[in-house]
Amino acid sequence: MATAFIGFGSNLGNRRDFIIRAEKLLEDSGLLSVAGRSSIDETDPVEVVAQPRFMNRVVSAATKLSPLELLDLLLETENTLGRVRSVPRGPRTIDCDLLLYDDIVMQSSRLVLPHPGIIRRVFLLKQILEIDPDATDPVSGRRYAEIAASVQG
Ligand code: PH2
Ligand code: MG
Ligand code: MG
Repeated sequence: MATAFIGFGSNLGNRRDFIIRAEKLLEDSGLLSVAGRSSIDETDPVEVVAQPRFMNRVVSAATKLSPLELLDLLLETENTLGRVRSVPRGPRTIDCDLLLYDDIVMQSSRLVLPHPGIIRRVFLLKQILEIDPDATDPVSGRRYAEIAASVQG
């Protein structure tokens, strides 16, 4: 079994409900088992800032799926919940991002691990640390707790 960290984000409609429904769809697939959950936090939009505020949550899950198989399941879940891709990084009913998959480092056209947003977004670092205070960046070997202390915003 591998351990994956998945980030959920929603800034359209009933944001909290979309996050809860996404997790339920993933569990109901029988292909992963959620092990840990962060709080659901309301966050200011980053990168594309002119859009509604987000709700964000991170979960950890045990899975036998490969990283790309898990990515496909996440994309299918977004589609089921009505995600429409119009503006890149813009408003969405639900975004399901694969953040970490064990300590795998990969850069393919479809998937970059660890997710590049982790070390830029304080809310993601905080939520990962809520689940695993000892979590470590597989690229640098630095503890996310140490990185969080040095990242602004
Ligand atoms: N996702 C983005 C762009 N900006 N801002 C917040 N607060 N939360 C997100 O999940 C988010 C974002 C594109 O993936
Ligand atoms: Mg995202
Ligand atoms: Mg995404």
